[in-house]
Amino acid sequence: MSGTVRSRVDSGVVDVAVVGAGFAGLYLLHRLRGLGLSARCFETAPDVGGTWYWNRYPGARCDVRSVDYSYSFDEGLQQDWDWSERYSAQPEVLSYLRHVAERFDLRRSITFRTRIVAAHYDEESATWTLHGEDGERARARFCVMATGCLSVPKRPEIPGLGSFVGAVYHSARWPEMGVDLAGRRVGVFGTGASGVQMIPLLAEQASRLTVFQRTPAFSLPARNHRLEPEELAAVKRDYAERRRVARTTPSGMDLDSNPASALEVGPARRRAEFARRWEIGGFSLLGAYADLLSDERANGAVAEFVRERIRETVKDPDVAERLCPTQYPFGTKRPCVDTGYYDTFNRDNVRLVDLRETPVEAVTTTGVRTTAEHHDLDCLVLATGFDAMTGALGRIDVRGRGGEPLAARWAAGPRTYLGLATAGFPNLFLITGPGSPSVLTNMVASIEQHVEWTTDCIAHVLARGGRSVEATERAQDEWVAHADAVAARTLYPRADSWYTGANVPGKPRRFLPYAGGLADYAQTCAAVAADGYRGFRLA
Ligand code: FAD
Ligand code: N01
Repeated sequence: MSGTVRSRVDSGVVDVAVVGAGFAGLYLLHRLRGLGLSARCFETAPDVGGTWYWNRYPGARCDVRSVDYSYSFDEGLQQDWDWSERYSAQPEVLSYLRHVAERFDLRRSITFRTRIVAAHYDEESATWTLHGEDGERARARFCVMATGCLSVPKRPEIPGLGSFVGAVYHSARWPEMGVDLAGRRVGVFGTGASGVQMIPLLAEQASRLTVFQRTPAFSLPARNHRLEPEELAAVKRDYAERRRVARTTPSGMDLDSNPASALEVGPARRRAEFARRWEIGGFSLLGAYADLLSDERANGAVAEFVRERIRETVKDPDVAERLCPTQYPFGTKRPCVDTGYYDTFNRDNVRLVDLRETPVEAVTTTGVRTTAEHHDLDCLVLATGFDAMTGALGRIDVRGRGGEPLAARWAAGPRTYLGLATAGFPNLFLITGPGSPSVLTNMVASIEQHVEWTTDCIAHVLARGGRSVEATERAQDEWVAHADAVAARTLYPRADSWYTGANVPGKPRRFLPYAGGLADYAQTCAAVAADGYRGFRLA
């Protein structure tokens, strides 16, 4: 932090308005306060937590180890908090974020149950005015959108969905009181990370579970376990070093990445390395070789290794084959991390329906009709994902210089400088926005980097008595071209995924995150700041 700055504001105008009270919004509030700035946060939900407030479906848990998927900014916090599992479940992550809010006394700066529907910039006063859905109004010199990459649930476009008489639940709007599925015939759409986490638990509860699969996922075993006191103590003894190492990696977590090519070694050695990492579990497999996400042959080898594990686990060879992903390269959608997913298909009460073979015709009042048959159901579960990365921002009427709408500027897809700011919108910052490493990483690491950079930038502008900071068109064009070129060197754009907007009809196709890795990206951001905020116009 660059010290406390004194702000000079009109009464009623805060220094910074923050939208969203998840991991990003909470840290923003804390850091802004530390800089002596006034801040107000607005949150649709009645509580803090963001992702971890909304996603309460059975089996929801993190896919980055909890000791890494947590804030590093406060040594006392990371020493005091005890994670109970390698990958903690949703209630524990939510408790952690509630603890953070209490510990740093953040709630008093948050207005809950307030959805921001508009944010307009006034050039004359160099302020943003935010409008809440219920008429709430706030003015601020800076506006930071901490609205989340995966905060707008996406329902599928299936004819008749509204006519189903049973209950319909979306994974990201699961009822707080839980759902009793005992004795019920449940149908689930979606076999991404949410589906893969919940399916084993739905199968245990429901009398019958029908899984409607459109595209199979690559899922890796979590090997989740309780963290024993000695294991936790060992992490805590060396926490600072662990965090330092994580910051030197592309993913914001230490995957013990091997810098060698998968093609430098023979098939037997390669398989042994894949098998070793499969036993470790989680994302470890991604670190096996440096070119898994850039070379088709290297990728083919690891993809086949995972398919072999699926065939080995699932007893019915036809079901196993349907569960084997072949349509896109391994890792080009965020791999799932599961507990007992493939085994679940060996249960008598679970049936896999391959929608590529027998597409859905309609949801009826009593179930789902495919081209082959009608499935009678009592309850439908939608694990169908999100309008990711731009969805939350796109639902706010954001207007910048000259009243120009962000929606118009981004009609052909989002354009940002460093994923942090966008030309034409002074004093507006995005946390983990499109064009930043964001969802390709341990997101808490990315969030901390963005929050620290953004708050330092705001402090810098205020300390020099400035009014505004804005990305230049030129810097933005160069960054977009660079981000596109980096993505084109990888296999990522080959998958139809939410990374590219492919899951939302009509959304412009563009690979949204920055594929250059968090460590190099953070260095670029630091160099931009050190160079007097190169590529930004300061006034
Ligand atoms: P969010 O947590 O999404 O918070 C954004 C908040 O903004 C929300 O509370 C929302 O209500 C609010 N908001 C949005 N629009 C408005 C508006 N207009 N007005 C007011 N409020 C608004 N990432 C990982 O790296 N590792 C993991 O293990 C991991 N697990 C995940 C598990 C699930 C089930 C999901 C869905 C995502 C997971 N992610 C994971 C990604 C996760 O979203 C991020 O790690 C992180 O929680 C994002 O924090 P955030 O504060 O940026 O956004
Ligand atoms: O969503 P998804 P998600 N008919 O978009 C299917 C994070 N996360 O909520 O691939 C039938 O990945 C769709 O099929 P297809 C993580 O970053 C992490 O699961 O489009 N099916 C797909 O199978 C993750 O990547 C965790 O063909 C339809 C599924 O729905 C991100 O959030 C847990 C359909 C959507 O998968 C999103 O994950 C949860 C239709 N009409 C989330 N429409 C952790 O493990 C969609 N689908 C930490």
